[in-house]
Amino acid sequence: MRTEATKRVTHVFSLFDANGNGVLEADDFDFMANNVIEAAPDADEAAKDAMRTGFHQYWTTLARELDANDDGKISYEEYVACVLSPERFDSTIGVFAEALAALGDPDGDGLIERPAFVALMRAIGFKRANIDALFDAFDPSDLDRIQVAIWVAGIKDYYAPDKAGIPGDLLVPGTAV
Ligand SMILES: [Ca+2]
Ligand SMILES: [Ca+2]
Repeated sequence: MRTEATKRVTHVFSLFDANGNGVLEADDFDFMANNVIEAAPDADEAAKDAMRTGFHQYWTTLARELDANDDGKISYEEYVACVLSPERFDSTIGVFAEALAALGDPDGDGLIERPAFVALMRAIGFKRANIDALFDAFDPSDLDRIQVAIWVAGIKDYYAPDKAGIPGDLLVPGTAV
């Protein structure tokens, strides 16, 4: 387990805990899903449904793996242990990553313009400077677009316990610019 990996998912926990009560609940994921979908007004209904499914599976995987006392709440320690265990979380984060990246590509050409990327990432709660640093690290084209496949891979890497020095580290506060 790399320190960088823990910092990455610790930051996501703080963003997903939208109501700030220190635990994750189903409501946090509904809230986040709605925010993210609203940030992609050009996406079609199928893509929006896939994103809802992605957030729902993210939550149900946590609940199934962790919520032994069935109180509907996931603590920080439980969360980190689950999402940084590839055998528990790989397939879930794959579904999530594909859905999020697809929302950013409503015309389906496999490319994402910076404004679409920024809108989605701001909806999750990341800061603009960190988002721009990440986009730049994804090697945008002359037209300031990145490939969907690179973003999908970047999201999966973000949850990889053994990876450090990756573009995703730029999303952690204090690392950008
Ligand atoms: Ca919460
Ligand atoms: Ca596109």
